[in-house]
Amino acid sequence: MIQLYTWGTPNGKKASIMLEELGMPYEVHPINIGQGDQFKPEYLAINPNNKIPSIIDTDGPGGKPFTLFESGAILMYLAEKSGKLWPADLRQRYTVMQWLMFQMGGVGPMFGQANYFYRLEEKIPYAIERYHKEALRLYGVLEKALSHNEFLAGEYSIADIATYPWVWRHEMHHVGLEDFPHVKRWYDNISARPAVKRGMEIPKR
Ligand SMILES: N[C@@H](CCC(=O)N[C@@H](CS)C(=O)NCC(=O)O)C(=O)O
Repeated sequence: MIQLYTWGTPNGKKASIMLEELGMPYEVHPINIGQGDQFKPEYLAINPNNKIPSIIDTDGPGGKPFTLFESGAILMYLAEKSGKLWPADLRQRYTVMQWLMFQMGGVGPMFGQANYFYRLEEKIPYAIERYHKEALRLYGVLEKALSHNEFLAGEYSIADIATYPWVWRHEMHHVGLEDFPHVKRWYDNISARPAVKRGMEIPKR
């Protein structure tokens, strides 16, 4: 059984979408990051980086509990454990890895900064412009990739699951998907998946 520690943000939704796609049994432990639950000692024992998501696999490697944080690592672990959504062929596997790293190092941090500075009450035009411009550039990279592939690495994979919840926040970083028709087609296609719909509802409040 997977114990999932999460909250209703893009990084948290990656893990719940993945678990729903795999049909793997899991229990949800909401960590309210708005109220500071991530700083409580019992949570820091699971994730010393005070962020969601984290998992504990009670039936981890060797039949022993295994604790893991960082959403990208969680996706890879669950994909390895289930043998799904991450192809075995080396070329395909590392194409998925490439887009997963692109999400973890680019899309997540940059869209996140854009969201933050757009929401900040005291507006800082330089920061807004910097992160909005970088977000647009990243959407351009996604657009190009999706113009010749249905999904980021060809087949639906953990790379799409990692990227989707960040694109879900496009209005927050002031990007219109009508300007990126291939991203929009990909986004609508993933949004229609029943497992994605269920995963996006986690944690239920
Ligand atoms: N690189 C981490 C980032 C996780 C992250 O930034 N989580 C945010 C919510 S999306 C969080 O928990 N923030 C709480 C805080 O920073 O105190 C991952 O992908 O798991």
